[in-house]
Amino acid sequence: MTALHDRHPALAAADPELAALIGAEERLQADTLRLIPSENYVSQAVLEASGTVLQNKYSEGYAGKRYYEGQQNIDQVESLAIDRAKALFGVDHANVQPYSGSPANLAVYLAFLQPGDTVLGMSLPMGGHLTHGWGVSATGTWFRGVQYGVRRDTGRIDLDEVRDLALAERPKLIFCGGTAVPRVIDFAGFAEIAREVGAVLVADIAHIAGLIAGGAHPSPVPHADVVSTTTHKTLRGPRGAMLMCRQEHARAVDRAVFPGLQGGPHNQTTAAIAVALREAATPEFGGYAHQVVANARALGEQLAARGFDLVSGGTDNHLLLIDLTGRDVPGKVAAKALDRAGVVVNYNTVPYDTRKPFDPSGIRIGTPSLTSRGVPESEMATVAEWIDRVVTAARGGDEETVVKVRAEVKALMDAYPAPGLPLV
Ligand code: DSN
Repeated sequence: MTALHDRHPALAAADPELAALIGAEERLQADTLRLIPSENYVSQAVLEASGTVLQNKYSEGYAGKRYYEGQQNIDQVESLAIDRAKALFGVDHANVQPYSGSPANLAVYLAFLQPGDTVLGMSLPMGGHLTHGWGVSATGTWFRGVQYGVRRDTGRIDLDEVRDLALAERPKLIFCGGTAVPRVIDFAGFAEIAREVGAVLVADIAHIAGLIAGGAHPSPVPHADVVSTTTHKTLRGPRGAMLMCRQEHARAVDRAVFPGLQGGPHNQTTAAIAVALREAATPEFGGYAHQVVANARALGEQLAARGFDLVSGGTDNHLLLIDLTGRDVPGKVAAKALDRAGVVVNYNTVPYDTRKPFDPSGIRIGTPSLTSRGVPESEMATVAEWIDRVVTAARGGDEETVVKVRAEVKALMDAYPAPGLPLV
């Protein structure tokens, strides 16, 4: 990589302490195998768009209806992002202002529910998200959260169970999607249940938005009433979010985001979202999305061949959830050893986990970042071997193996430079 003072000379001169930390993070992201499924590498173009003078502008309101003057360019930036989102996902309406996924989901509650109303969502330890009505979240304290999970025998959602729960509890809102769901979401099936009970269906596609855009996962459009997504996971944009919906819900969704929940939009993020959406509309991005899935499948097969217990038996998308109970290593111990080896994952609950969320039985891994570096399926045997060696080493406190793997990881990463991290 070029030195940080060459890439960011003003920052390096003005604040060497902070510049050193950013330089160290660039080095870390370049040298490690990043397997957290909700992370990615944005392109240099997205990176540049998110660090511009758009930062300096307040724009409360929407294009053509702002509370501040001087919006000649900002209105066009936001309209461009909206038009690209609508075209890419085939939706009537898009709001690109939510600051991130949790505020986006909270805006959906504000748009459709009153405090105390019932929401049906997937439980967090089964693979859902905090904002789908989980108890410690505002969505589970200000609203009545009812939760579905996966079947113990298959590790998959059972729509008959979801339907029974919906008929018994009569939710006003149903969430589908999650953060640790390795299988295809049956959006049409969820829509049928929502219709039956008169609920609004929200598809939270944060994890799989890029796969949907690239044609590697079925779309929730036209099944869901509202589609919520972050923009920084498989979609490979900046940290932000979008809400998309049918025209009939456009006003309610817009009013909930602003003035209901937020102030001025982060225009620099809006611009970077627009760039990412343009990138996601290209044939190259379709190839990327399919390769993410092919890599995850290959990695799953290699891990299964090494005796790893994969929740649901494998994957249809970008992520794998591994239950380490049979390996006799807690998820956190394995995740920390892998981190020392330069393989970055997160510890995660597995369905019906007997351990606590802060010290669970599993790890969650995914292929969006390594695929952005161009690492092919043929390398997945090596990745699985590293995970196997380090998990085994973690059990026995074998730090020598951890150090050896770190050097091997660095060598492979050097062969596949990451976007946004220019080489010398
Ligand atoms: N934190 C995200 C994830 O890692 O899946 C969800 O919000």
